[in-house]
Order: sequence, then structure tokens, then C-alpha cells
Amino acid sequence: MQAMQASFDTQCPFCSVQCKMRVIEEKQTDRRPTYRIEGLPNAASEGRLCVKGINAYQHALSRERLLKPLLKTDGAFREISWDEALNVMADRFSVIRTESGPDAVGLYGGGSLTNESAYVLGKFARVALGTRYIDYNGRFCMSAAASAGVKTFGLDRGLTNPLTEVTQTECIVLAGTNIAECQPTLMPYFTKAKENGARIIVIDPRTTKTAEMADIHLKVKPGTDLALANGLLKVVIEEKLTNPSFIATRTSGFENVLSYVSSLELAEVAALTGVDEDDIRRAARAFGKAATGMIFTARGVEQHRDGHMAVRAFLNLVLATGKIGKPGCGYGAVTGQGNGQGGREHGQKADQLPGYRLIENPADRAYVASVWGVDPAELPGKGVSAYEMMELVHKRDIRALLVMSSNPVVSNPNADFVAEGLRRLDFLVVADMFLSETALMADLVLPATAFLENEGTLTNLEGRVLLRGGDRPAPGEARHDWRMLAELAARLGKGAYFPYSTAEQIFEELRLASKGGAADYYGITYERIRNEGGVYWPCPDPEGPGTARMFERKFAHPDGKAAFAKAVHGAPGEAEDEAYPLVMTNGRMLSHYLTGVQTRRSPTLLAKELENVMEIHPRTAERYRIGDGELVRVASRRGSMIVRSRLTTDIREDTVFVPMHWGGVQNVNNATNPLLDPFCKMPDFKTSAVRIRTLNAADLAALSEAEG
Ligand SMILES: Nc1nc2c(c(=O)[nH]1)N[C@H]1C(S)=C(S)[C@@H](COP(=O)(O)OP(=O)(O)OC[C@H]3O[C@@H](n4cnc5c(=O)[nH]c(N)nc54)[C@H](O)[C@@H]3O)O[C@H]1N2
Ligand SMILES: Nc1nc2c(c(=O)[nH]1)N[C@H]1C(S)=C(S)[C@@H](COP(=O)(O)OP(=O)(O)OC[C@H]3O[C@@H](n4cnc5c(=O)[nH]c(N)nc54)[C@H](O)[C@@H]3O)O[C@H]1N2
Ligand code: SF4
Ligand SMILES: [Mo]
Repeated sequence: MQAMQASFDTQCPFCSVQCKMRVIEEKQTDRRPTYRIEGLPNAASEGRLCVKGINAYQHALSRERLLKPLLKTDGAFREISWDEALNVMADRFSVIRTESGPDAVGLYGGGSLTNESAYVLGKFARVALGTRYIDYNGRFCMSAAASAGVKTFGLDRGLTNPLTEVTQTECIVLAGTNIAECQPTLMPYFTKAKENGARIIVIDPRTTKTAEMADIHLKVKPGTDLALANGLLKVVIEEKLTNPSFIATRTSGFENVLSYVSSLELAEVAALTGVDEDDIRRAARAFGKAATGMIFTARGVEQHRDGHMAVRAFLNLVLATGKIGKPGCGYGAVTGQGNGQGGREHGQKADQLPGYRLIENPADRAYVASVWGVDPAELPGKGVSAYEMMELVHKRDIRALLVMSSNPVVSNPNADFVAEGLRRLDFLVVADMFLSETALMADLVLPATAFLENEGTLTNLEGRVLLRGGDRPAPGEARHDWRMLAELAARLGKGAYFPYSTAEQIFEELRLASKGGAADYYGITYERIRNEGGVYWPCPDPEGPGTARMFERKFAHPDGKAAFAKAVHGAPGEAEDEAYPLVMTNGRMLSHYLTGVQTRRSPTLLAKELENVMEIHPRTAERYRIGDGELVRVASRRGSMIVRSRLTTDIREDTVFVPMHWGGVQNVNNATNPLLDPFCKMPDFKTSAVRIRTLNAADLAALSEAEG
């Protein structure tokens, strides 16, 4: 039988490493096509792929892909043409704007969008709709680390030095980051560092696959990292392991930190964090004495009511020991989504314009308005953060919402409240590849292209801008996100501002719009990325190199110095009590991605983890008479979920862990806390006081009723 082969070079649609791959499709006339996946060499993952990347083609080729726009009438979806979809949208948005003003329409984006789509989404909000209400899911992801980087260094770029330097680093702190399951292809950098003699300190309430390689594991109580970082700094100072000349010449504000940290009692820090005093000392000495060191933080530290300050406390430790701006020294905010880095630079955040410019800064407004050919006075001001937008939806200040590349009804804290708000909307549009839990609630659903079909740039966790190929033809009538927006703009009479027919044309405009900004992409072109395999920003000069290592001579604040922060710690967001006696934290599993809309549609990945679970220590389980593999209800003051118990001695006895990859009755966010960090508006996802019990007959009856 004749076999036809086609192959497509692209990038994994999932995490921030952005591993490159080739998808080889073999079609045989009498059988279904078969697929073979090969990793392609690239700087970050060196050709490696993890289990999610290898199986990503499965969801993209799934029969559940949306092929045509769907309009809901009388509670049921029916397929309609793009023409009708665009007309319905233009009509509804226009009517709502006329009745309630431009701010009654909101936009909600995501970190999986390419730089080009994210840029067009931001421009669409400001130019086509004139609304201030735009934000994106990165608010739940990178906002604490990004805002801490801006405050401490004057600039936020995920990693301040290249990954290759990790292998040469003597001491590495991994705080609230589970790289082994969340960025698996990066693990060899850390194992090589260990082979070279590095000491690894992991801070996590669980003995994760990442913690298994630790020399020192600080099994911290959820929500107390800020206190722990202060404790580490106290020991570093007491034992004279600081770098006084670095502090004197390259930083400001140390005195305030010194007096605060000196006033702390290490025993109190130990009691609060649940980490032994001796272990705090050992870790502080290991980091302080090492000639080179790096600290990484991720969502374990950041998704708290004090996430911003917790990161700043870890950055205090970096600065006090002078471990930044030279080889093998630096900080890494481990970015989450595929384009979590680029997605936060080009204007889908409520307060930002492209190039990390600020929408409230008159010079920034004037510059971007000049690139867009509009009057700066016409640009709206800043809006509010993602969860605050959901509060405005709830209050009906926002009447229509376009969600592009996110599943907020599963991923927002306090999910029941968010769902109730979305039901109150006059008009909800969702652009997705699938009928996600949020898309099911929509009035109109728009079929989007997947990674195999959608060319564009994405910026990986290192700050390296990569070009993803997307040559496979889209199924049905699926369209690129940027194209939907450009066509809708035309229906709204603003087509002249969105004259794009390729992603590259958008990138050319983005280069200009970012020129001179903090995230300067002006020197980067598609041609250059093709030739060089990727280019680091900032890259202001088409002839010059990008910036691999940041802050070698100065920081990005006007005085050139990095700013220490007096980071005062307090109690976690929600304390346990008699009624809710355990702390619940949450996060990820290796084989699923975020709300699971994509990975639950991959048969191979779904088979690895079929349903949601609660990790619990056997001694704790015994106290609640819970066996292994039983269905349990986990309830907080806000709501509850039903998950299967998984007994493990890897977790603290006072803590349970529930992954975030399922919606509906299994959704951990039915119970999480929407308390927001005052600096960055990150919700307090990772500390909820909960109670647990096995399901009883009444629960099971209610469940089967809901199913039926
Ligand atoms: N397999 C997989 N990989 C992913 C994703 C995915 O969904 N699945 N998502 C991607 C995205 S968008 C992101 S943001 C990243 C997230 O990457 P990570 O932040 O590494 O992932 P999490 O599992 O949320 O949290 C990391 C660790 O924090 C620990 N933790 C929980 N509470 C606390 C605490 O209070 N303090 C400390 N120190 N640790 C705590 C958890 O036990 C967990 O092991 O992963 C990316 N990669
Ligand atoms: N409890 C708890 N909650 C959390 C977290 C946690 O650790 N704990 N983590 C938070 C974090 S870090 C994140 S990043 C958020 C993520 O939360 P979400 O934004 O809800 O993330 P996804 O599940 O990736 O949803 C993306 C949706 O967009 C679709 N999609 C993917 N690519 C594209 C595209 O190119 N175009 C379009 N139009 N659609 C696309 C997918 O099919 C999917 O339905 O969740 C947050 N929520
Ligand atoms: S999920 Fe991340 S580590 Fe795994 S293949 Fe995709 S980009 Fe690479
Ligand atoms: Mo994320």
C-alpha cells in the first residue's frame, strides 16, 4: 500500500520551555493516519520532549475540535457561518456599548496566545472597542514574580541568565517549583549541576520528583515562604555571609531590611514555617558560602496573598549575597505557560501597552498611539485584574465578555461565584479549540487554530523569542485568533487599524510598538529568529545581539541599583481552625496541563490520570477514617469538590494537595480563596483551610442525579 508522508515542524503548545518538535504524519489509503514525533534540537530543551509534548498532536487532531462557529439559541448550539458569527458579535457589542458605554465590553486573554495574537488583542481592546477592561490568565500565573522583578530590578525577565549557566552553579534554591513535572525537559540542567557538585535546596510541602534530588529539603507549611526567606536571610547576615561591596555599590535600601530581619527570632520562624531551625541554618549556610548561586521561584511561593513580597524576600537573599549579574548567578521566575513571558509584554494586561510600556504613562501612551495612528487621548486608561473583572461581571458593570484562550470558570478561584457571574452576562463569546467548560456557557463559540496550524512567535522562560511553525492546514473553518479580531474590527468600522494578512506583518508592527520599551523586540525579525534559532530580548538593534545575561553592570531602575524590600511576614491567607482543620494546597501533575481541556482530550495522557485526586498523609487519612482510593469531599468556606484519596508519606501531615486539571464537581477552585495580593492581585490559590470526609449515600445519590 502506498504511504504518503507529511511532516510539520512546530513547538509544543504547553509549558514555557517551548520544546521544538517535528510531527510526521503517515497516511495510508486503507488505514487511519499514524503519527511519529521527533524532538528538534533547540537551545532550551536540546531536542528533548516530555510526555505531554510527545502526545500533544492527539488533542490537536481530536474529533472534538470545533470546526465552525456555534451560536446558542434556546439553550442549544447550532453551527453558523463566520459571516453570521462576526455580524452577531459586531451587533451585540455595538448595542451594549451604546446602551452601557465602551467599558461594558470586556476582553480576557491567555498566555498560550502567540505574541502576535496577544498584541492584536491588546490593540483591539484599546482601538476597536475603546474599553479599559482587558486582562488575562497570566494574572494567576506570573503576576507576583513579574511585579517583584519590576520593583527589585526595575525589569521583569523570567530568567536573568541563560539555562546553560545552571550546570556551573554551586548552590541552587528551588522554591515552590516542581520542575521535574512542570518543565521536565529542563531537569538535565539540574542533574548536571549536581554531577558537577552543586548543592540543591528544595522548598516544598511535598517530596516531589524535584525534591527527590535535593540535598536539603525544607518541607515548608503552605503560605509561609516569606517568613522562611526572612529566616534564611537572617542567618546569612548573622554568619557574615553577605557581600558588602555588592550591597554598597549595586543596591539600595539594605538598612531597613537589616534592622527588620535582625529583629526576628529564628525559633519563631521555625514554628511558623514548620521547618526545623537547624535546617534553615544549613540551607542558609549552603547558599551563603557558595561562590555562585541561583534562586528559582514558581507558583508554590507566588500564589498567595503575600506572593509579591515572598518573591521580594527571596530576591533580598540574591542581592545580599551579590549573586546576580555574573556567570552562574541569578534569579529565575519559572514562567508557566508557553507564551507566559511574551504574553505579559505586549498589552493584554490591564495596565500595559506593548513593549512593557505603561498605559497610564503619558509618554508611553503618546508613543504607542503614534505607532497605531490614533490620538493618545482616545486610548482608555487602565482597567482591573482578571479576578476583579469577574467581580465586575458579577455586578453587571461588564455586560459582554470575549474570552480568548482561557477557561476561567475552571481556573479562577472561587469558581462558583465566577460561573454565576458569567451566567449574568448579556453576551459571552469564547474563542477556543474545544467546548471547554467556559465555552459551554457561551452564547457564541469561535473555533480557533491549534499549535500545528498557527504560525507565530512565543517567548520562552529564558526571554528567548522563538518562531513556531504552523503549516498544517486548519480543520474545518478554524481561524487564527488575530484574524478573528482583525475581521471583527472591520465589522466595527476599525478595519484600517488591523490590515494584517500574515502573522509576520503583525510582528513587524509589534517590533515598532515595542521599540525603546523595556521589552524591546525592535532588533528581532522572523528572518533572524530562523537563522539564529531564537533571540533574547531586550534586543534594540537589528545588527546587535540580544541580552543573554541581565544586570551585569547595572539594574534597570533610574539609579542603576537594585532595590531591597523590607518584606514583613504575617500569617498565611487562611488559618486552619476547628471547623476547617487542614490546609489545602494545589498544583500540577506531569501528564495534564492547566484546566485539562487539551490533555483530557489526549487518550494517552488521560489514561495516565483519569480523575482528580487528593494527596494525603496516611496518618492524617487514618484520623479521618479515609482509605486509599476512596471518594472524598473536600470543603472550604467557599465550596467543595469530590476527588479520590491518594495516600502518600511525601506530603506534610497538616496539608492536602489537589491538582487543578479538572472542572465541575472535581474542580479544586470550587474551594480556593479569592483573597488578592495587594501589590499584584494574585489570588491566594495555595492556602485554603478545608475539612474532608468520605462520601456518604446522600452525596452519591445527589451525584447520580446531577449526572442524569
Ligand atoms: N505538567 C504540567 N506542567 C506545567 C503546567 C501544567 O498544568 N502541567 N502548567 C504550566 C504553568 S501555566 C505553570 S504556572 C507552571 C507551574 O509550575 P509550578 O509552580 O512548579 O507548579 P505547581 O504544581 O503549581 O506548584 C509547584 C510546587 O509548589 C508546591 N507548593 C504548594 N504550596 C506551596 C507553598 O505554600 N510554598 C512552597 N514553597 N511550595 C508550595 C507544590 O507542592 C508544588 O510541588 O507549570 C507549567 N508546566
Ligand atoms: N487552584 C489553582 N488554580 C489555578 C492555578 C493553580 O496553581 N491552582 N494556576 C493558575 C495558572 S498559573 C494559570 S496559567 C491559569 C490557567 O488557566 P486557564 O487560562 O483556564 O488555562 P487553560 O486550561 O490553558 O485554558 C486555555 C483554554 O484555551 C484554549 N486554547 C489553547 N490554545 C489556544 C489558542 O491559541 N487560542 C485559543 N483561542 N484558545 C486556545 C484551550 O483549549 C483551553 O480551553 O490557571 C490558574 N488557576
Ligand atoms: S510540556 Fe513543556 S517540557 Fe514538555 S514537551 Fe512541552 S514545552 Fe517541553
Ligand atoms: Mo501558569
